[in-house]
Amino acid sequence: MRVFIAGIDGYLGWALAQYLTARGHEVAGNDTYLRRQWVAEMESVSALPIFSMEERLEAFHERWNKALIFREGDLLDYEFTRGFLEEFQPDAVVHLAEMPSAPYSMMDQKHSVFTQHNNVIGSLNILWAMKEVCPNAHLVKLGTMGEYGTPNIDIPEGFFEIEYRGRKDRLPFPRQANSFYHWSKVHDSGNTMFACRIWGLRSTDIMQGVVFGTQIDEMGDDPRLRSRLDFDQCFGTAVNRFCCQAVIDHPLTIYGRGGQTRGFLPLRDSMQCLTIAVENPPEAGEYRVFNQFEECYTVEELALKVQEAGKDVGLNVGIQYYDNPRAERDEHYYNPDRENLIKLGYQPHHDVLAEMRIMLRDLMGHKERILAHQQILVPDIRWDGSRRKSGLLARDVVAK
Ligand code: USQ
Repeated sequence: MRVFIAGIDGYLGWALAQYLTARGHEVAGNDTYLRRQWVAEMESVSALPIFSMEERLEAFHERWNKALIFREGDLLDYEFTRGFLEEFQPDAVVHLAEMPSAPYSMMDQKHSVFTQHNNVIGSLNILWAMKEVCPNAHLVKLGTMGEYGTPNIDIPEGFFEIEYRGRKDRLPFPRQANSFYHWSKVHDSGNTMFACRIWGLRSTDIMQGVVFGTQIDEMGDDPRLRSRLDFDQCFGTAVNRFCCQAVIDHPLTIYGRGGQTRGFLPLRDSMQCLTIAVENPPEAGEYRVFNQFEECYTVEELALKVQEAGKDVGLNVGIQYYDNPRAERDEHYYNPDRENLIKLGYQPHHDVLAEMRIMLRDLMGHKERILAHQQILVPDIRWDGSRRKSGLLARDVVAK
């Protein structure tokens, strides 16, 4: 299949380009390198060194013996987006080109407006471009499990049957996102569902959990083929941050009591799921939702797992509980479905500890990069828009 990846220079995009190519798909993609700039804005770097796009493309060509069709450009530039899709004529468009950080979107007015403008308008441009130049292509849109929030009932895959005042319907499950970033994804979902209904586009909206991992097998040993791995408070996600903290002997930063439960999945499972979605398109006019995660854990459970994995590779990992900079529940019910991908053949890897050991070993070789930026490990972006260093909770525990 011909697959277009929007945001091909990012954590998921660069890995997906290789995963799809290894399976015989033709890949093209765009990027405007914003992720590199945002992480620099956070005064951080990727823990794993990443190379320029020129070097990446060269390595890609050497490994796969074919060129990756890449163009630098922004989805907000409609002529660029429409023109690239018209020329490439994709069977599927995987949209990974959004600003992905909840804290970044909560920093201040400027950052929240930027987030919603970038994400919602970029996605809208993709919808219009697909309608105009490739209406039969399948849009695989990266959403987030965070759209649903943490309701006190089970979470279905996008829709649920409801009876209200004696009448029944199948309706979108209520969204209760917890950051302006997560709300941008809710707005995208509404626009995508609407475009499928009125224009007959087809789309899979992926409600993805928190991804972690430093590699997929397809990357081999060539460092130029590795994806980035962030650890700052905005672009580093929980497990990735914990593993980076573990290798420099910084206590793992649990926010609040650590009872926040989320769906998590290794990078290799994220690749498997996105590929399953690409290879199994819905009917024209269909808008379907997949919940995409491997298993649910509390943040504290994950920290304890990193501690255990650390022990296996000779690290003595501490844990510390911080005053939660986010406004979120840290004890709640959480039980989302994830049947749709399983029905299509998704096989979760399950061995989270093994994945963490791989991560720790990969990161131990780049300790100096993390050490040089360790001042950004403790969060200071708070949900009330004020930015100050987070205080430690009274019950701080250093569990060595
Ligand atoms: N957390 C800590 N300590 C840390 C970092 C995070 O306790 O050092 C906690 C957070 O308070 C939160 C949970 O871990 O309760 C997850 O935080 P995260 O930063 O790993 O993930 P989140 O902000 O939810 O966002 C990430 C990605 C986003 C994606 C989302 C999927 O950045 O793009 O949409 O995961 S989900 O979480 O299912 O909404």
